[in-house]
Amino acid sequence: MIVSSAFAGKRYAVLGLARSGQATVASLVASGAHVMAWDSRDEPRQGLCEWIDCGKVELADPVAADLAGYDGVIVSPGIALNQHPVAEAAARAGVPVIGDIELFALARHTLPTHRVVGITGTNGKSTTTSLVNHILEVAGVPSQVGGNIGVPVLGSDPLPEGGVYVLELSSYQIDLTHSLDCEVAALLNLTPDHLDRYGTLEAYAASKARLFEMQGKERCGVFGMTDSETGIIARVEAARRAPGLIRLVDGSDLAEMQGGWPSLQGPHNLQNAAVAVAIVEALGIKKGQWERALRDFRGLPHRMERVAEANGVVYINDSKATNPASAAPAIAAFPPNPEPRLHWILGGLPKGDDLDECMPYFGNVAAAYTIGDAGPRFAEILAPYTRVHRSEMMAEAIRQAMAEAKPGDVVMLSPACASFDQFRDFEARGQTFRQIVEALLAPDEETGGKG
Ligand code: UMA
Ligand code: ADP
Repeated sequence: MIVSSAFAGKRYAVLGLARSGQATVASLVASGAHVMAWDSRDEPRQGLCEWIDCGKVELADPVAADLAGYDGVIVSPGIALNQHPVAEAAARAGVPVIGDIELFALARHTLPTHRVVGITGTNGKSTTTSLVNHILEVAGVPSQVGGNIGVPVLGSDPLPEGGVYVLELSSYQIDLTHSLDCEVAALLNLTPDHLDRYGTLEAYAASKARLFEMQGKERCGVFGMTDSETGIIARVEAARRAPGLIRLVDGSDLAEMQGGWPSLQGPHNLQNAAVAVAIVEALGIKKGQWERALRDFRGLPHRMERVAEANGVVYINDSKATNPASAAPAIAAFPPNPEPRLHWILGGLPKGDDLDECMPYFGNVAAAYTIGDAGPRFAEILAPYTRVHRSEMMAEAIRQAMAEAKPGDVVMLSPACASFDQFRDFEARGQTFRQIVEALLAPDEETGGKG
């Protein structure tokens, strides 16, 4: 974990004790800070018993506690600041509300000399983050992923001199960060998402823009070129930096090479690869080094992940497609051959009321299987275009799709929704998909498996 003299003798309150909160408490305690910690759930509070017993952590809710003299309230990204009373309590005491990424930023001057890459965007962040990390590894540069990709930034050991921290940053994390001056920052794309937190697309875009506003004007910014919101931020940043420091990337110069990248197929992955290449080139990596790394990159789980093939039918887990814009490229990837061949399982906790981004590809869909809260609305939208099964539950959807799919067809979970109505998170949803597919395909006379 990161242990830093920057935190020694300081007082911090930590609200939220899941992955990022736990790593934060551990790092602060090891660094010699006084820590107040709280989670609304009992289980994570119990996990701190040892530190509480030896007086290193005090269990108290920062909303009710006296925050006078504290150096910061560290809030987990999943806590909705627009609704939670902690922001007001901290403001009353004059204490800044920050996140674990800001703590990392505050500790940077105590770490061996390093560089930081910050990657944000609505879709493609994890793929691009792990691709940049992979290219750096292949090039022999010490590197470490962190942030929204599921690896709390304070939980990993510091990199040696010359290392690169590759941080995937959600807008929630950027909102809680004030002084992260990334050597290279990238915005892949910006389409409507998280509007329950931000209200408007403009407010969501303003959150993403702050990643670049925090950079010094001699730093590099990389921008995808698929939407106008990203273009607006790129123009603002170009106006305050020297020429050459803003890279606008559309991937056209790499399109010919894409055939040689088995795990980076589809137009969305061309964007991800092009942004990754622009980032590593800004870090000094040469073409000979990134070319090889793109060829042997293995994709991430839950992103168009092929989980099974049986009876000529391929099963694909794209659980990470949590909004219509991220499901669209997955649907686009399976054009009719010659008949529509995609059995699309979709639904969950909706991010909006439509499937507009996916609509151009409805012709690829042989049948749709709707699940979760969004099921009824999505069924209504899709009914004029394709056969719709109102499956409601994942197991039922898979069973029905398996029964209908013919050799050459594809059964894909690409929900276009968040998972929280029926699952803990997108990973649990993807694992459930995989397990049910495997169970139904397993040879079993009693259950009539199809394997
Ligand atoms: N809690 C309270 N009081 C409340 C509300 C919540 O105490 O009123 C507690 C909860 O009980 C929980 C904690 O606060 O224990 C919230 O934790 P969290 O949801 O922030 O979960 P972490 O495990 O710390 O995960 C966070 C990121 N989660 C979110 O942004 C929702 C993870 O991103 C990230 O990988 C991790 O830190 C490590 O940096 C996940 C995510 O879903 C993947 N991100 C969103 C997305 O990609 O769309 C933004
Ligand atoms: P994020 O971390 O931003 O959620 P991921 O790399 O995990 O993004 O990809 C999530 C899903 O989004 C993928 O399964 C794919 O369907 C879609 N996707 C990936 N990259 C892009 C992109 N550049 N543009 C649009 N959709 C994308």
